[in-house]
Amino acid sequence: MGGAATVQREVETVPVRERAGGSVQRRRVFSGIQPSGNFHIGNYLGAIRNWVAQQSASDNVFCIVDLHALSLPTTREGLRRNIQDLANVLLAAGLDPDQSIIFVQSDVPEHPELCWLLNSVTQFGELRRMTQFKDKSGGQDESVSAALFDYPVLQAADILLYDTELVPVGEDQKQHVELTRDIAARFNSRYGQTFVLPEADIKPDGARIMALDDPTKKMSKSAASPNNYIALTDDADTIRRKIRRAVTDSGSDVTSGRDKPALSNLLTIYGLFSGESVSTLEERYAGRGYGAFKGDLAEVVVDALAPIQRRLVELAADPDVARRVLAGGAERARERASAKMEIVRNRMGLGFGPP
Ligand code: AQP
Repeated sequence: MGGAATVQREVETVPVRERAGGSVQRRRVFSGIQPSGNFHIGNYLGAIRNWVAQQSASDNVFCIVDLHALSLPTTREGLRRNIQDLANVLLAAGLDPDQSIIFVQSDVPEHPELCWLLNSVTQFGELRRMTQFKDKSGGQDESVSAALFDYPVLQAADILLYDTELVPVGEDQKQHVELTRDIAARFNSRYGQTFVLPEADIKPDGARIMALDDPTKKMSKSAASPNNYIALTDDADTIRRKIRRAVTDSGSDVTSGRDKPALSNLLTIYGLFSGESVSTLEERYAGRGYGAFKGDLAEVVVDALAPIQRRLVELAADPDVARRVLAGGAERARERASAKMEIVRNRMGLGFGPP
């Protein structure tokens, strides 16, 4: 059965750019994840495992976006716990502080500062069109926080602060990265070339892992039912139970296709965790029905998560490991962010600086 190591070998790596003279320049990569609890295999397969697989080939900044988490109601204790848990998840999944800057967003005040400045070049209509706002506000846009509405501008600030070229994300973030490009281009044309226009790095497989209890919706941390997702911390029996209960399509063939959204999703998860192709799996389970397939899928997921879970137990016993990583990461991120903000403030004519 496949494990996390197999998964990482399968992920295609970021192309590096060659400079004149043959030396290689690493592509600048930024991505963020909200500390909102219940980190699931969708976050892992769609984002985190790609960050890990590519980190040695790129110049990476990975951010625990606690300010974004404030867009929905939080508590002090809950947020603190989720930040610590997420830092442990990122380290357990294989992010390496020697290869990647890993830090907490609110430790670098340039993020909200740049967000405010970018608000001035963002149109209200652009934000109103964001599908994530529509989904998360659930039609209650009179009562949700203004932070939820402004979320994509803070995300643009996160990305643009680090001259990011590639943003490895799941499919749901594509629209936000496109908006980031529009905001950067508008700023550049108004104030002069300042920001790099980033590209979303969305892999063909795993970019949209669907909910186990409703394969028409994406797997989501904030889902009402825990049967929606497999958390990275779910124990073996919970994983087996959730997969046994996962919604299936009508019929009994283990095949992928438009008319088989549930099986397509389960096959994708199996393939990504085992390193096997969907067609190999379809052949193996031809005529064997859903029961045998689901039983094996559960064991594949249990085995793949086991090394991450073992590391999580060690990290939970020693919270200082994550604390040290985040403190070092914040220092390195602040250095880059403050240099960039000096340029931005100057371009915009802010403060009482040189004429
Ligand atoms: N179902 C998914 N399939 C593939 N990738 C996914 N991501 C999220 N859900 C899936 C990717 O995980 C990264 C971090 O996500 P986030 O913390 O920014 O949260 P989100 O995109 O709002 O999605 P969540 O985790 O399900 O949270 P809620 O429930 O709050 O919406 C991103 O790269 C995201 O694309």
